[in-house]
Amino acid sequence: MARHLITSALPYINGIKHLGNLVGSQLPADLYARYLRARGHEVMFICATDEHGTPAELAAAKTGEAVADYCKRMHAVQSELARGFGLSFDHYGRSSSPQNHALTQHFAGKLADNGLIREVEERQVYSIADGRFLPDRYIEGTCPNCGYDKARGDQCENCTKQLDPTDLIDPRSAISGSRDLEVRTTKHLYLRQSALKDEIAAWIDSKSDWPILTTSIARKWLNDGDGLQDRGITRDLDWGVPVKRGTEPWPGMEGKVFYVWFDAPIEYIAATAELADKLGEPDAFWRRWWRLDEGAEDVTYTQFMGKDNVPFHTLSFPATIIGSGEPWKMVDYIKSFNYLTYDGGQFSTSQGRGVFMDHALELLPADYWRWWLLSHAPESGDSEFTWENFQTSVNKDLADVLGNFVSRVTKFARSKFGETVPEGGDWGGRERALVADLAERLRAYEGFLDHREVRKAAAELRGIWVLGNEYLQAAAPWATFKTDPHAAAMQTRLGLNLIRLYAILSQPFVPFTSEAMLEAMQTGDRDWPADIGAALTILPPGHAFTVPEVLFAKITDEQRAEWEERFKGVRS
Ligand code: B3M
Ligand code: ZN
Repeated sequence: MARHLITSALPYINGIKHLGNLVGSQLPADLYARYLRARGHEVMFICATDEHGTPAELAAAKTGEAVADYCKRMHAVQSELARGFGLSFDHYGRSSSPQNHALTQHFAGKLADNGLIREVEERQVYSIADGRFLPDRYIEGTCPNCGYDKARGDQCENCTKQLDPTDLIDPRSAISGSRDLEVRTTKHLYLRQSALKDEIAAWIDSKSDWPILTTSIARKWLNDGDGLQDRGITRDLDWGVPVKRGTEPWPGMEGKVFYVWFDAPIEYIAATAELADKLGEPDAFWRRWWRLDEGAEDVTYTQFMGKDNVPFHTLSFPATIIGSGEPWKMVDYIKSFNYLTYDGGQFSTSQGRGVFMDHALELLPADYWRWWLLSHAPESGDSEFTWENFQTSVNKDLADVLGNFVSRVTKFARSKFGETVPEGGDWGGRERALVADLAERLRAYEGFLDHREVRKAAAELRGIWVLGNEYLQAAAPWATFKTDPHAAAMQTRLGLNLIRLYAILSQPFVPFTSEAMLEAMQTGDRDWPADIGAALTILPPGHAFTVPEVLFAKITDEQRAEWEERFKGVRS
C-alpha cells in the first residue's frame, strides 16, 4: 500500500467548463484516483476553483454581483457538476480561502527572506472612472497601423501588429468605455526566477519518465530566448490575496494583490489544509501529504493538466517551492494533455462553442461522457469530438459490449434458473482459457493505469469486456441448457461472476454503472482481483441477484442529428 497525492488543474471560476477542460485534467485525474483507491492505496485527491484574476472580476461585473458572491455561487455550481460527473475529489476547495491567503503570503515572505523578490517600478494605464489600473488587454483603441477601431492594448487583432497601450489612438477602457485614462507609475514584486534557473533545469532533467509533451514544453520555456525570466507576481486589483510578507504588511504594496498564477498552485496545498479544517483535524493531517519533514517522504505526487498549464507547473510553481527553501513535497509526475477539438474547430468558453458540463448531463448520464472522453483522451495529439464518433462509441462499446453482456447473462439466468446464482457443473477448458486470457489482459490494464496511460487502459478494459461476450457466444448456455443443464448452470454462474468482476474493473471509468452492476449482483465485495479464477467464484450458488435496468441506451440517429444541430452554434 502506497500513498498517492493527486491534483487536477484548478478550473477558473468564471463560467461552466466544457468537455475539453474536463478531459484535460479533472476527469483523467479522477480515473487515476479511483483506480489507486480500488487497488487499496491511500489517496489524497485535490481540486479547487481558481477564483482570482481579472476574468473573475469581469464575470462578476457582468452579472452585477459582488465578486465574492459571484465566486461563492459559481463554486457551488461547479461543485455540483463535479459531483454529477462522479469526480471523486477528497476536497474541492477554493483558492480564495483563508488557508490559501495565509500560505500564499507565507511563500512570498520566504521568497523575500531568501532574496528572491525584487521591486520594479512600472508605468501602467490607470482608468480614473474605473478606479483601477488596466491590464493591456482591457484597453481598446484605434490601431495606428491599420485604423481598426477595436485594437487591444497588446495587439491589433485585425493586422496582428504588436502594440503598446500608449500606441493606441483614442484609447479607452474596455471595462467602462471611459476615455479618462492616464499613465501612472506603480510598483510591483518580481520573483527572481532567473536565479533559480539551474536548479529548475536540473530538476526537470531528473524526470526522465515524464511524458514528452510535459518535458518538451518545460525545456522550450527554459531554453528559448532569454530563458527563465523574472516575473511579476503582484497586480493592482482589488480581488485576490492581499500582498503581505508572511503575516507582516509589505511597505509600498498596500492595496495590491498577488497575481492569480502565483496563488493558484499554492491552493493545491491550501485545499488540503481546508479539508483538515473541515474535518476538525490538526495541521499534521495535511502536512503529512505536503511536508517532507512531516511524513510526505513516501508520497507519490501526480499532477494532471492541459498543455497550456505546463509552464506554470514545471517552472513557476517549482520556483516558488524551491525558492522558499523549505522542504515542501514537489510533483513526481506531470501528466499533460493536448486539446480536444469540437466538430472541426475549437471548444471555446468565450464563444460558448461546444458541449459544456451542464448541458452534457442534461442529455445523458455521466458515464456515457466519461467513457467517450477517457477512451479518446488527447494524449499523443489533439483529438476531436464529433457527434457521430460519440454515438458510435457509446452504442458499440457501452451498449453492445458491456450493457449487452450484463443484460444477456442476467436475463438468461433468471429465465432458466430464477433470481439466484445456479449451482452445478464444473469448469472445463473453455473456462480455464477465459481465466488465462482475462489474467493477461488484466495485467496489461493495471500496467497502463499504473503509468497513467488513459486511452490504452480504456482499450484494454474494452478488450476485457469483449472476452466475456466471446465466451458467452462460444459457450452458448441457451443451447447447452437443452443437452446439459449442469454445464449451462456453470456457464451462467461464471457469467454472473463476470458481471461482478467487470463492475470492479470498470469502476474507474464508469463508476455509476459499476454501482448499478454491483447492486444487481447484490454484493458489496469490491476487492480488486488478485487471482481471476478466485474472483470468478465469489458469488456462490444460491446467491440472489436481480436483472438491472438497461445499463446503456443506444443513441439514435434522430438524437444525434438533434444534438448536432442544437450545439452547432454558440452557447445560449
Ligand atoms: N485555472 C488555468 C486553466 O484552468 C488555471 C489552472 C490553474 S492550476 C493551478 O486552464
Ligand atoms: Zn491594426
